[in-house]
Amino acid sequence: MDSNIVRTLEYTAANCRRNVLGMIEAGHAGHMGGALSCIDIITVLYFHFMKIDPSNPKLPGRDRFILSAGHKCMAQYAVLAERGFFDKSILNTYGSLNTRLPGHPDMHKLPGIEANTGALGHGLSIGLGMALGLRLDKLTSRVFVLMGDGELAEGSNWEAAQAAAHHKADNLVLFVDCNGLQISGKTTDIMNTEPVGDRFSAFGWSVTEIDGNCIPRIAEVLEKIPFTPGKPSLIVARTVKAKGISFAEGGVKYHYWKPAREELDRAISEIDRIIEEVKP
Ligand SMILES: Cc1ncc(C[n+]2csc(CCOP(=O)(O)OP(=O)(O)O)c2C)c(N)n1
Ligand SMILES: [Mg+2]
Repeated sequence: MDSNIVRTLEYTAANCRRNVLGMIEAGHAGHMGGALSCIDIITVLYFHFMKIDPSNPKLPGRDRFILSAGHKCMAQYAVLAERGFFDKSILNTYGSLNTRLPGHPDMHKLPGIEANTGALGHGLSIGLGMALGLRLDKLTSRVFVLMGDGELAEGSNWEAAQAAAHHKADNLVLFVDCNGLQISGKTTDIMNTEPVGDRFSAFGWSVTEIDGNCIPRIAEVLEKIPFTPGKPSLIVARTVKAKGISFAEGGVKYHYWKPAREELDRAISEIDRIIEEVKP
């Protein structure tokens, strides 16, 4: 992949991380850990891969993105604002009454949000319904769903996984943000969903595993979808929770973060340094 494109995407992802910290500053708290593990994936989708038009968010032929793990929504808000779906000043309303950026995304409040999520375990079913609808309409659009590894504990996911394979929904692509943690501990301790890839393979999906914080790997793997014609595609994305903030990376207590001012300042200076390092 062209190194200039990689660098520009890394710069964009770093700016999106900075947007997340800006929302936490405005709202004083938020689901930081999971937002920062998946933000590289959402950046590559919106800035490099998906067929979308920020000035026409309801374009019928657009690709769809559904954030099944709705609590990671600061990542989506950060990327949508950076991509021009809405004015960046709206990010400063995070955490305030009547904000258009609630703690879980609301499609009636913000352009670019395709579904209301937050109750875990529904995004894959919604995405499959959209994928089948697009096929009926003879559109070539793809549906991208992102969920958490802890979210896989929800049984509804497996019903959707089975139905997607049965209906040969090869316009459906699932990312599982495998950061190894959920709200209260390691996913392997609380509800083991490993080996994620083998389980989906057994359900009839085509599976690839990548480093989900590596921008070129994310971009490269997307070029190959559908991995197998006639099968839905799964990308097992191995990520780090709170990626980018050294003292928080991989720490379970940063799932929902209400930082002290000094802690937030330290995080901001770390991300600002990354922005300078990767500036194209
Ligand atoms: C149906 C449902 N049950 C419980 C929750 C509470 N909850 C919010 S985030 C979370 C952990 C999810 O873990 P994971 O999918 O791994 O996301 P990560 O913490 O890594 O961002 C839980 C249990 C919820 N939002 N919905
Ligand atoms: Mg997780």
